[in-house]
Amino acid sequence: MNESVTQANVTLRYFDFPGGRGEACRMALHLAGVPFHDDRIKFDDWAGIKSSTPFGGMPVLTIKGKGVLAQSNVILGFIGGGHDLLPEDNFEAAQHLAILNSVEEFVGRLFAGGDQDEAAKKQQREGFASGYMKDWANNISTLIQGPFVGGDKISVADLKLYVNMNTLKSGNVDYILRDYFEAFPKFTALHAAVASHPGIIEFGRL
Ligand SMILES: N[C@@H](CCC(=O)N[C@@H](CS)C(=O)NCC(=O)O)C(=O)O
Repeated sequence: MNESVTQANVTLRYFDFPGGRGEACRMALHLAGVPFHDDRIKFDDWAGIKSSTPFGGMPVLTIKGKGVLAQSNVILGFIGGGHDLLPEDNFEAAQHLAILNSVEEFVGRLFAGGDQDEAAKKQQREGFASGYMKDWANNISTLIQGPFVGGDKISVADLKLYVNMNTLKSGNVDYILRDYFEAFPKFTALHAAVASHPGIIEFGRL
């Protein structure tokens, strides 16, 4: 995003809540210092908007004169690459992007089968927590240098992990303990580092 960016020509469209796939994009734009129109969509209005998006989902980033970009991880990569929110080295940057993809894979598996009856859902989630989720958290832990993924510098991978940890910490995901990540010191340190980052504190006050 090297061309001049103003609130008038950069729009991020996403649902009106502080989570999900759009929140990390909002945070990234804020940390990047990119003024943007924070276009918050009410759930009731979504049905009339869905078909206008490239892939039938949000977030969607629109840049006047360029076009429309969808897919949350691609948006994060695009913002991060131009604004010091990814390592300069391409290989290292790709390692951060791999974590973004891994979070999507994690979320997909977590919520798969969410419409089952309650007993089946409980069994699936508890099995997920003691199996895939534990392995995932251990794998990601080995990739976090600490406190951030890349050491001392925050990246879009930290934002993606942070927002998803917040979802789980909210206690709103049935049958997954809200303090699940307390057992993973790299996760708790990353969460604390993002939460106390001056740009994130400022973002929280908006
Ligand atoms: N792979 C897409 C998934 C987009 C997506 O499914 N977003 C959700 C919100 S987090 C959505 O728009 N749901 C409404 C719908 O699918 O109709 C991405 O990462 O952006």
